[in-house]
Amino acid sequence: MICVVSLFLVASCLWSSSTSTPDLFSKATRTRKDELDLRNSVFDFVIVGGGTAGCLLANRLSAVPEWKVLVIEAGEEENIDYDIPGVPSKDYRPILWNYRTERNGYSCLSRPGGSCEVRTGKVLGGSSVTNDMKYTRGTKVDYDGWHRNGEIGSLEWKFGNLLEYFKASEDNGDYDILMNSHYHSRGGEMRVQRFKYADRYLELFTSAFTEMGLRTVDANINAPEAIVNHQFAVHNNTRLSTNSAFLKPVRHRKNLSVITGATVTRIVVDRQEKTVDGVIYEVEKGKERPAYAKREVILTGGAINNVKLLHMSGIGPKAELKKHNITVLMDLPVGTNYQDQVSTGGLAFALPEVPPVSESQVISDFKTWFQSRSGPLASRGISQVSAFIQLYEQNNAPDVELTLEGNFIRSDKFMLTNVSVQAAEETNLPLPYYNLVNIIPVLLKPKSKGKVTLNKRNPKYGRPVITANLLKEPEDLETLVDAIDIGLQLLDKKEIKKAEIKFAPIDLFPCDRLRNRDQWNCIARHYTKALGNPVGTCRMGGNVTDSVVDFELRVHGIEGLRIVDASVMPTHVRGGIFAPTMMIAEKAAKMLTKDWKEEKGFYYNRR
Ligand SMILES: Cc1cc2nc3c(=O)[nH]c(=O)nc-3n(C[C@H](O)[C@H](O)[C@H](O)COP(=O)(O)OP(=O)(O)OC[C@H]3O[C@@H](n4cnc5c(N)ncnc54)[C@H](O)[C@@H]3O)c2cc1C
Ligand SMILES: *[C@@H]1O[C@H](CO)[C@@H](O)[C@H](O)[C@H]1NC(C)=O
Ligand SMILES: *[C@@H]1O[C@H](CO)[C@@H](O)[C@H](O)[C@H]1NC(C)=O
Ligand SMILES: *[C@@H]1O[C@H](CO)[C@@H](O)[C@H](O)[C@H]1NC(C)=O
Ligand SMILES: *[C@@H]1O[C@H](CO)[C@@H](O)[C@H](O)[C@H]1NC(C)=O
Ligand SMILES: CC(=O)N[C@H]1CO[C@H](CO)[C@@H](O)[C@@H]1O
Repeated sequence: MICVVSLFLVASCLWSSSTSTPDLFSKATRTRKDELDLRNSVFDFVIVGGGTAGCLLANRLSAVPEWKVLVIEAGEEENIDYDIPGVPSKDYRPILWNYRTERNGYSCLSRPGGSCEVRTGKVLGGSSVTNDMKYTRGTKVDYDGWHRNGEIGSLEWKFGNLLEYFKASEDNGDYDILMNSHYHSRGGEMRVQRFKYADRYLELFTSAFTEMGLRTVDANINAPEAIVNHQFAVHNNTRLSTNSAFLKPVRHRKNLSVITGATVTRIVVDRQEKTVDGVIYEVEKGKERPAYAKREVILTGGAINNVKLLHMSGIGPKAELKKHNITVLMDLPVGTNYQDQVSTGGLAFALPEVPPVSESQVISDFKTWFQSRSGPLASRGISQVSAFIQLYEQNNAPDVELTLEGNFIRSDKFMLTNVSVQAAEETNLPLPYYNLVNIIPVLLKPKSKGKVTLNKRNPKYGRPVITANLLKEPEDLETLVDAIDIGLQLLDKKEIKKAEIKFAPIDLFPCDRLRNRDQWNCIARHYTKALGNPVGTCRMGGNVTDSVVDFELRVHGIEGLRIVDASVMPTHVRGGIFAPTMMIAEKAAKMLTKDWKEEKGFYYNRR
């Protein structure tokens, strides 16, 4: 019963710091039910955020029978509608946090409010439910580049040491790729494979890229350039989020609890000992509940939400916290070093005379998917192919990725009217039906850095402020426009010409009067796109001045608190961050089990 005694201490210290709450947990007034609630709210590990990393980690930690694990997720359970591969990403808005970047006067200028949408998932499975499912790991130079002289711990994060963690969860379903067993593996929970369904434009664009001198290779073998016929996180042509891959299959475990629709609002830290006791979460606004962690609280809320939670808990830059009268517990650069990949709209090709798609055809294709997991909806249309391109000599790695996305513009006079950039982008039919191909050049390793801070008026419930600074560094704009140049070269390629694919008539106001490079500079500044792959706000590193966690992902200066998701990455990797985030969670699971396991093979308690 030591547990209950220490619990009571935790509870009283916890509630005394919150002035508005009565002594709900005072021993004198506690009922039998309170007592039970209290006992049920003690865990070994509390995982904050059931997202990409959180679901994987919950699986690994709850596999240890002696450990009781709680996952707290702000969003709700996942729904089958989000499992259909062909459904375009705008349909995911109901399960997003709906964040936007701050207006800055030099990027996202013609986007609503002069700011860019930052889409991250608010659902069990997190962004692995709302993302494009592409399985890319980035390149060796990205991970090796995290090493700095004197920081021995970073050597553990060199690419060669990470491959085992990428492979641990992988179940690769394409034999030609699996043959390369240095990089790939099978038997893990995360199935990845190519879609079988391919349309003729897929081949056509592939041949156009080939004409540019690129070769089709596996995205994940550190090639500086490649045409990639992507592998996706799908099983039986159904999205495989980290929730469905890692969490669902173990939900029956008695020692694993999952609470959805609950937002963690504060980390509770013992101020003298600088030790984490647990968290406070709210199912309804203002209705606080505690969850205690005997061993550790692990933040997996992603690069934006982690910042809010840490700042609210007194962990962050002193000057920032002062603005909100938050007592500083630990002065750390939480929220700085924000990096997102960036792109632009405006570059699109029109396909000639694509017959209109009837509603009954679409409905019938949905039926086919539901019945047999096949047909066009068991694909991502033209998005299945992309090209990684090295623009400059110095890097020996790709600088940009030219991704493609189809859209169907419903207009008889499509070729005669100017379509707004917004209309060209807002996919209104599933991805496999299109008469327009958006060429989306992605800057893979942006130089511009921003920050995340608390909402000024409503720090607790308001949206965090994302000062993304997209395209702030002139070099980023240069690279993006160089990528557009390459995209435009596609129009001269044999197969594209033969198919009569032309530059689409897009209304590029206010850039339409400009010419050449000036025009594209203008377009990129006006029609900027934030990829929604934020990293870096809780970066790992050797000391408190420039990092938040150490190389074992423990928050500097606070005991019992780790961060395990994309926010710990010091810089971006040249690809998506879905696979890298799973790798981080896998590596963290290994570190956690090692740290809490005594040599004799049993586990000890922190207190
Ligand atoms: C449109 C789009 C497409 C993408 N496509 C790809 C792709 O094809 N390939 C790729 O590699 N990458 C892609 N990405 C990026 C990638 O999927 C994500 O960045 C990555 O999965 C992030 O993982 P995470 O664990 O850091 O955060 P998330 O997966 O976002 O998880 C965080 C979770 O924590 C929850 N949470 C946050 N705060 C709290 C709190 N206080 N209390 C309780 N719960 C909380 C959230 O609701 C969420 O579920 C895409 C991103 C976007 C926006
Ligand atoms: C912080 O406290 C000062 C002094 O008590 C007060 O004037 C100020 O309004 C407070 N600021 C906020 C953001 O609460
Ligand atoms: C794929 O899903 C369909 C539809 O639910 C089902 O009938 C089929 O058995 C599944 N196939 C596999 C290999 O799981
Ligand atoms: C389309 O835009 C171009 C350039 O702004 C303009 O010259 C042309 O008149 C527009 N066409 C239509 C049909 O609006
Ligand atoms: C912290 O680490 C960075 C990067 O290694 C280094 O440049 C800086 O000097 C270090 N600061 C202190 C105070 O050690
Ligand atoms: C820590 C904890 O609650 N462990 C329990 C995990 O589940 C097994 C079997 O259901 C129990 O025996 C343990 O007590």
